Amino acid sequence: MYNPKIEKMPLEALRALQNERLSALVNRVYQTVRFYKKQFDQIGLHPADIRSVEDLHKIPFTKKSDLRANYPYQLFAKPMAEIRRIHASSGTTGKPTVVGYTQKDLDVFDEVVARSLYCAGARPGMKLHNAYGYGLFTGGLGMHGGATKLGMAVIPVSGGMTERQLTILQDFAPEVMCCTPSYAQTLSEEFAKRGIDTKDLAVKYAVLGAEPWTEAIRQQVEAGLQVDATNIYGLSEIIGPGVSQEDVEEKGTGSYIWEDHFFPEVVDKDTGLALPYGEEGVLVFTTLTKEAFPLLRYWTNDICSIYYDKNAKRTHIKMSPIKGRSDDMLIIRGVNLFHTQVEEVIHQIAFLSPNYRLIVEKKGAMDAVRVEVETSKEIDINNQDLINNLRQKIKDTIGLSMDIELKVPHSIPRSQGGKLSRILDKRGR
Ligand code: DLL
Repeated sequence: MYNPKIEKMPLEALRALQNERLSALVNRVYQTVRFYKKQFDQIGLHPADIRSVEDLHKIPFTKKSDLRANYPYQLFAKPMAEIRRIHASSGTTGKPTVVGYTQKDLDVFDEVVARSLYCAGARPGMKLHNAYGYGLFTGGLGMHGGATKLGMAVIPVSGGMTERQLTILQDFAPEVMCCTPSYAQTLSEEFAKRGIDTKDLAVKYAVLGAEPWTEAIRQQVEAGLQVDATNIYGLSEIIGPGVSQEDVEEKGTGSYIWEDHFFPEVVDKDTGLALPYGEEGVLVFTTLTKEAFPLLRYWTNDICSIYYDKNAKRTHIKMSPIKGRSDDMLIIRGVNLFHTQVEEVIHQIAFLSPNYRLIVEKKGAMDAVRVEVETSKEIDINNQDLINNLRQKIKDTIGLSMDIELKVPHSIPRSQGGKLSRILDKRGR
């Protein structure tokens, strides 16, 4: 464990620490961020009303639209002279979301990423092949800082230029790699295409995140690259990668949220009311220690559940894998659909690979989804049994009828280095 004192802190002590940090945070943002002062004053809320995390529900949510309305710097709680770095997340519409860090924020960023890397299997003295993009995206520099702090040698490859990635993975012998899960799929396939046996590579651990993924992709990547692959989650608004991380010895049981810094809630997406542990809803974070860009109850739009795992090594709360973003959720003939649900069904059927995409189109007045999915090479793409099997399983588990189109291997677009969109919406709104 990178920081056992914190990572194994008894829950009572952790709660006391969170409460103390929350009070200080609320006072700070009330005094320094006009947006929060106005929000509190409007509903007659006073910082003194927030004494513990139990009081959080009194505070309104902060949403992406609030960040846009305060573009670029109005939510910063520190003067520019104290800001040491600025990142931005592109988003699909409109202006990017701009976030800032003081030196202390960068130290926290390094700390949570160092904890995460350790949790994933990395150790001081190992080398990290860092294939997250460097730049305004938080992935590259975020992992870089944490790996340096842990005592690793960082190879700052950044995303893309796949041929070069393959060479570096072979020649520089990194023990750990990190990139998006879809890019790990690409790398694994490119090794296979060239007949390179990944058993001969030094790489043992892959730290994958920045987009939703399921066990289907884990199995493909682990077999293809001969690594242990774990999930890292995060978002620029909260800090970047390292908000939560799965332990390599606890795969499939969820990711630890570093809750001494990021207090999580899961709320109902329609009512905003808190949901009990284990129930799925929208993940909301309060940044307990952030100085430059503190957020109260930030509505991430990400759908998951949170819960304490009694059998876990650490005391911190865990989150389930993200099912999708509520703003990316498709509503097809009244049924809510995330692409990860289709990915899970594909995983249950032999001879199908988790290289797929969903095409959404109009069929008359109705919206319809077509699943394009690649088969393994020995299978004919006109295999009706396979098509019927997938169609029926999707109908049974998701409740929607979808058209199925089997594709030959390598015919569906791959990640070129970053996040991959698995939905092609042809409805033309
Ligand atoms: O994606 C930060 C990051 C970099 C995380 C590298 C992990 C590794 P943004 O570009 O601001 O930041 O995008 C954040 O990506 O709200 C989720 O919707 C999604 N996301 C991030 N990690 C995961 C994950 C980075 N492990 C948005 N599983 C978030 C599912 C993820 N979705």
